Amino acid sequence: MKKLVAGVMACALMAGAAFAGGSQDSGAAAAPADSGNDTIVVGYAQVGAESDWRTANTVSFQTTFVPENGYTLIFNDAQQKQENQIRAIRDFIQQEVDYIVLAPVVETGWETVLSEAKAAGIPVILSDREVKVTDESLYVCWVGGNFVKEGEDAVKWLDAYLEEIGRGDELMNVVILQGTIGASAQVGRTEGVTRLMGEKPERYNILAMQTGEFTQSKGQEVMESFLKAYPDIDIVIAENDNMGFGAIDAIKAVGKKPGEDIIIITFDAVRAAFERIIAGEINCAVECNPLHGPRVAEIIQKLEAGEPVEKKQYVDEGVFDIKNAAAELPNRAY
Ligand code: GZL
Repeated sequence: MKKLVAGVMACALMAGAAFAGGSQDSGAAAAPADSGNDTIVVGYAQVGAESDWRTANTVSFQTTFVPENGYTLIFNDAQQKQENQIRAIRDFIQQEVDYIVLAPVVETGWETVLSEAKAAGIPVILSDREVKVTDESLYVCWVGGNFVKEGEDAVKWLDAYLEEIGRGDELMNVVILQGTIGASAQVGRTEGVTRLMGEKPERYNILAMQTGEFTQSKGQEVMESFLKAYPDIDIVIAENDNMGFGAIDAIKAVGKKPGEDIIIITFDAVRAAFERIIAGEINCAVECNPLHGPRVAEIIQKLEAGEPVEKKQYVDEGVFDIKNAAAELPNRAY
């Protein structure tokens, strides 16, 4: 463990203890900063708290990187602003943390600050979204979902579903609620969806796509504008569940039935999406597993032991609909 400013250590341990057992006598009560308590200090620059997925992702880190597991977590919520994440990384460098974990809100603009972390000798692990850098040595590895495959899986599911309901020969009008523009989850899902839909112009007519910033409120707002502009929408692709929930509210407000009059496809597959599938309001949710905490801890342990780690590490992901959602729901951890 590198030297830490005593105040930060005590504060971080307290935060860790607070998240650990919730009680001060959890055995992980914050040791005084100078106790020589030799934990691995991890600075975590999180995107924000914009969705159910993000909350589950944050909890996964806060329940993994706790003192009883040998860690001190210093957590920063950037409220979806890159400048806040860059500032947090610089703070972590100042505090001489042992590792930096970054969930980059967008893919570009990271060269300078990641070079500063490299110069300080602090390994950076990317979780969730990806970065575009010319020097790949600026980060050790990346853990996350295969966003392009998620988009492709959505269209493959749609192809089978349309055939199944006898609408395989119809031209379907599609609108896309995109995630934060420039986020690799948005870039990949949009690419996967539009490329496969583009291969079937006789089946899919993409009327419009616009960002809903991965939030429920913005997703509802954009869907309201789509419904005003296009009276004959057949399919909504929402690049996360929360924008799908907003779209469902907008569709109901104009007297249409989501999941029946308009087919709804979402990404993430959090618990609330399973409940909407079972209620018949979402037709398909493509999973993006947020439980990266244990995977990142495994990587850190390997690095501590001087073992090599894979540069790109995809998490396991499924596709859920009315046929498998009820059986799977009891197994859901988020
Ligand atoms: C995906 C993640 C996305 C989720 C959204 O890995 O980056 O960000 O799909 C979240 O819910 O806002």
